[in-house]
Amino acid sequence: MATEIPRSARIYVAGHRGLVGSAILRRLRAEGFDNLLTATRDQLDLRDQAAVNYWFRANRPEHVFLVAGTVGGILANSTRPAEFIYDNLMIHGTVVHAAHLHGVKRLLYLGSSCIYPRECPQPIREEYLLTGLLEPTNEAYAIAKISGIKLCQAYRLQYGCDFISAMPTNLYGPHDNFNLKSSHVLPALMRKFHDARVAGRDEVEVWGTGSPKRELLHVDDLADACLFLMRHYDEDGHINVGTGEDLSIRELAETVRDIVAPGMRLAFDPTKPDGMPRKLLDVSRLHALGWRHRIELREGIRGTYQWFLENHEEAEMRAAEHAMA
Ligand code: GFB
Repeated sequence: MATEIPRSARIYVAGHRGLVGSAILRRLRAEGFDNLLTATRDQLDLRDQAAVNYWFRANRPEHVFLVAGTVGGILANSTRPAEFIYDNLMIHGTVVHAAHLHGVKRLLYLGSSCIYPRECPQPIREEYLLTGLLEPTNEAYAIAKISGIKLCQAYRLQYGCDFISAMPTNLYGPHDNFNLKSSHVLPALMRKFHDARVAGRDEVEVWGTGSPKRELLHVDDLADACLFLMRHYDEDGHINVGTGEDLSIRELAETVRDIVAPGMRLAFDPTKPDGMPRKLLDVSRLHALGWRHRIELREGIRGTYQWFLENHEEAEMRAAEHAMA
């Protein structure tokens, strides 16, 4: 059953400056929604329940995309676990609670594929949640993300709130974080190849062994899926969002290399962590609902590199912001 969202609906995108939030905002604007609500970190500390309650009372959102959080790649996750667990637990708690108190009609919460056990059968089905131990490099973040799913389910069960959860795979696209200490693999590789080419070097360092496999989804496809789920998904269990295809880090590095700096040599550094050996999502439930991704990886990487070249200043500014975070 489809839920209509009127163009005049008051829609709050929590986390609108991030990779995901900015894509959702672009998508909502493109569809003609004209009552979009946002707040920067300086305007609203999402970890502060009183401030969040006050903001919800003043702004009365009807629909909420809860995509705010402290995020990062494997190094940031493994070296800053306190920030990753505290910030995310608090943000999920305050926003879900305020959404309940202030009668939000529908809330979509976004988790991450790292919620699943490290040694999961592949592809990963939704019901594998909480069936084994987590990957140590992102355990703190994963625990916070699992709590978010359980919060939505609990508020649904006890108070009848219409809160749903989606678990996206690894994401990439414009407005990503290109800071090498905190970014995910794709923006990191793009930047490393770009910088090496500009500096006239012939080799780029790639962390780990190159053998882990990752599934990558373009953030514009994710934004499309988020709107689709807001309209069509109505279950208390979470749903996977991905492409259903993955590749090794070596293959990914070669693909980025061929687009950004053909001919460059790869130097693997096995002293850096590999993380999860594989996390390919089973997306058959999403496909059965009628949603599929549209942007293939090579095309998505080309577009993202184009964005990086055309928005170098913004990419640098964001990288600097992440360095200070
Ligand atoms: O994207 P990434 O940082 O996060 O790393 P995860 C993926 C793989 O790429 C790992 C390798 O095996 C890295 O060792 N890699 C190679 C690199 N070169 C680089 C590089 O220069 N930078 C980075 N960052 N990686 C995160 C989780 O896991 O994924 C979070 O920590 C979250 O919890 C997120 O779930 C989506 O895929 O390993």
